[in-house]
This record gives sequence, structure tokens and C-alpha cells, in this order.
Amino acid sequence: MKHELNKLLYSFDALEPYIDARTMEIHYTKHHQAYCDNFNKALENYPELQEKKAEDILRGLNSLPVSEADRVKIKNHGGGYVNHNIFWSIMDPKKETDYNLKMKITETFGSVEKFKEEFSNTAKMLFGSGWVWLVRDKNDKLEICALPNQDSPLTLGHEPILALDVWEHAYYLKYQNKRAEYIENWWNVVKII
Ligand code: MN3
Repeated sequence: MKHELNKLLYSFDALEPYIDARTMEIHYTKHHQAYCDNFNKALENYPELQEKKAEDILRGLNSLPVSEADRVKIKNHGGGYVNHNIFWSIMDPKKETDYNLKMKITETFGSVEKFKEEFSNTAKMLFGSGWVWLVRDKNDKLEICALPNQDSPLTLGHEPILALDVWEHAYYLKYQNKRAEYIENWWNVVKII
């Protein structure tokens, strides 16, 4: 079984003006596709892993019966493959608010606004390439965490809820060095908040 990109449920220009069509197209058809292809390649020697869901592979990353070199490839490309699937799925120009989640966010962070501020600050402070996550931890508690590269929160035992890609390829064409502006604008296209 080969992994494939999840279909985008909106057009490349649907998140304009906050995320431009050209960035979306390159991000999806080039960056995400490359992670997917390299993930499939990393699994080539492991037919038993090819039958597993990508999410489950990442959950069990540290105990996979693979060489250390392949574990790194699976972490980077499998992470990149799954992370982007989540990223596309939590954005939508048609906002569908998840009221249960909003309530839980308010309980945990004081208010939705405070949560957004903390999440945005975490994204602005993340050095280099990586992602910022809202996750549900093992104790069912909401938590914001920044992870480097394409590391998956699934490997840490977290369930991802929200994901923000802060690699330069996610925003550079439109925003250049203005990462903070990209982060603030991104909230306009997050569908569940
Ligand atoms: Mn990306």
C-alpha cells in the first residue's frame, strides 16, 4: 500500500489573501508530495510497515524494527507527510467552529484570545524550521508545543488538534521575512476556532 496525499477540500486560491494560491500550490504539489514520496521510499524494505497507517507508524517510531538511518528517514518524511495532511484539514475558508473545543480552550487558557496569543508567541519564538501544535496530551489536557523539523506530536503520545507550519516554504513567497504577519493572518483561515 502506497501512501498518497489527502485530497485538498478547497482550491489553491481559497485561502487568499491570507495564504496565496502560488504558495499553496507549491507547498502541496511539491513539498508535501516530496515528503510522501520519500516516506514511501523509506518503507520500501519493510513490507509489514507498508500495511500500517502512517499515524500508527509515527506513534511507534522509537520501537520500529528498522535501521537507525531508516528511522530518521521515517521520522522526517513520515512526519512531513502526516503533518501536512493535518495542516490542510484544519484550514478552510468556510469556518466551522468546534464549540466543544472552544469551551475546552477557554477552560485551559482562560479565553480563546489568550490561547491564540500564547500559540502565536510560541510560533514567533520558534527558532529555525518547525511546527507549533495544539495537542491533547495523555491525560486529556490541552497543551501548546513547538516541535522542530517535521517531528510528530504522535511520537510523544499526543493527539494533534491544530497545526501551524512555520517552515519558510509555508509563507516566504508572500510574507518574506515577516513570519509574525503570516502567523497573525493564519488565524483567519483556521476553521475550528
Ligand atoms: Mn510545509
